[in-house]
Amino acid sequence: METAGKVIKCKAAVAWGPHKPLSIEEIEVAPPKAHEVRIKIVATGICRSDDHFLSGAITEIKYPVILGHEGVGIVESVGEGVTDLKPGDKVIPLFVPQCRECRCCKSPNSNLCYKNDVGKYIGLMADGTSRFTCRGKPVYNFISTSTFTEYTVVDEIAVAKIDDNAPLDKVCLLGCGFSTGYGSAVKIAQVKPGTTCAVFGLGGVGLSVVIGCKAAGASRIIGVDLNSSKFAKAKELGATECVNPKDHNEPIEEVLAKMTNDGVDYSFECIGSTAVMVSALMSCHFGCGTCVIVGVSPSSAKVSFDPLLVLTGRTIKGAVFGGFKSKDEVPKLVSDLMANKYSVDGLITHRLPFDKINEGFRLLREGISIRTILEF
Ligand code: COD
Ligand code: ZN
Repeated sequence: METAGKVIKCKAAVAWGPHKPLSIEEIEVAPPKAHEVRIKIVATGICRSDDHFLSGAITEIKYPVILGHEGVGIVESVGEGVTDLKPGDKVIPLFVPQCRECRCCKSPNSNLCYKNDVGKYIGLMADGTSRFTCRGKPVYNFISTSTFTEYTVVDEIAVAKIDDNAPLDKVCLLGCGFSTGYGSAVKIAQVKPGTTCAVFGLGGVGLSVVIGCKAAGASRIIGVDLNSSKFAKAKELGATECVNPKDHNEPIEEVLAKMTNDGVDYSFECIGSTAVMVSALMSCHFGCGTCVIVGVSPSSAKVSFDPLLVLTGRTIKGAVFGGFKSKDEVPKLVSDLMANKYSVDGLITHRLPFDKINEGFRLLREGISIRTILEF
């Protein structure tokens, strides 16, 4: 491509600090160095985790930064040494990379590559520098991805090539929300046919857990949310019942225990609230229940619970990105979508041009949208 090797000037949504709207700016994107890939982003979803940083709930991040981690795009150029990607390839950036060399990557039981930036928030490429500048200042990247920009640069371990015919206006959701929820059900909990599940939080991630529980053959899927306007969509996607804790005087775990002969087989926390994490743990059966923590809680939050809760036989576990080994498994998730093994259509409630990104955040904060997809 004629832009290869050159600095590209393009549009991006820059976060200059917490509690401020994103600012649409012209930025410069440097060419990819060795083992890096420059991508033209085609579509990106707005995820609650992006808002955790903008709203100041997670404080470790450095500014200015280009947020966004649920995107899809087309390779513009590749740096030296990149052998598995070429210009024109359709790709999904990966906020959990897969280096295939570290202890996690070599273990069949982990997907949390040592080279991930989730929780560390260093915000730089593997070589310790940035490819973005704006108004003469370097701009940090966000969890190995940065998709709120027309062009981004990622390390080759943080990008997966997907099918040439993949529907790009949908598969961006596989970069975070869908895969995180779906994998939490099918891969982390390993929901079995005929079982009972409770899903706390019916946002994009929780609804994807519902889709996963249904695909796994659960016979009861109970949605739990403080916002009853989420229930219709949850039922459309597979929830068999929905409960609003506000409609009950007793704690939600007692309501669920009564409904399910002493507790559900699997509970999922998809909110990021430490109080709900304990409720979710108490809601699963004392002898054979499993609780999966999916939500990301605010910085420095701690959970405390009675150890008897697990001593009697409950299991508590968690995973990022649904436990999927990103570079290996995202292409398969895309193929499964194309083969109609599942659908993400129900998660997409809004589409907006990229410039309307702040409107997209408003829809998420006000509980109006599940996923807004921004198109460039
Ligand atoms: N009880 C019941 N429901 C509640 C409560 C409560 N106390 N509080 C909020 N809710 C409901 C809200 O009404 C809403 O419907 C839902 O919970 C949350 O949905 P959203 O739309 O705000 O959030 P999602 O589904 O987009 O985001 C999911 C998480 C909140 C889990 C968020 O932490 C996340 O995106 N996690 C992704 C996991 C990850 O690994 N991210 C890494 C990047 S940092
Ligand atoms: Zn690794």
